Amino acid sequence: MEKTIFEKVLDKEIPSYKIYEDDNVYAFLDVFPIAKGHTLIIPKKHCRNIFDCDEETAANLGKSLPKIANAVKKAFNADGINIFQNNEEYAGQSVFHLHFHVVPRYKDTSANFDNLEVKWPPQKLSEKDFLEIQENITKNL
Ligand code: DGP
Repeated sequence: MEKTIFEKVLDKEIPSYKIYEDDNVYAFLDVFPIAKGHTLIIPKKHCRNIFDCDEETAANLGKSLPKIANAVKKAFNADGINIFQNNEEYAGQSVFHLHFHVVPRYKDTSANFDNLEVKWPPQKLSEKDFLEIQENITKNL
């Protein structure tokens, strides 16, 4: 199988702006940033996305998230941070090596090119709907 772009980044075949590295994870700037400081965190072990990610790899990524989020927030005095993680093409994944996006958010959007627009329109569900959904998910754990 051909390597993904991020595996090539890990193997230094593609240059990157490194932010942080330890034995298990690598963090670097997204070259198509949606805001100033937009950073990606990836595991060194290859996973396509969350669906084939083992618990240890997930734990290693999780451990690194507060460190990176705090550094990005402090660096540009961000007003908030969104952490995104896309799985499969329909959900917006374009690079098929698991990654978290750490996206700083700025009230002053122009100074920091915060281009992100999040739409989150809530839907109304009945008690029956919630119970059915709860059962369907929990039986698949
Ligand atoms: P996603 O759509 O969630 O799979 O995000 C992939 C991100 O990867 C996207 O924001 C752009 C970024 N990206 C694509 N190619 C490169 C690259 O060669 N270097 C870096 N640093 N980022 C890349």
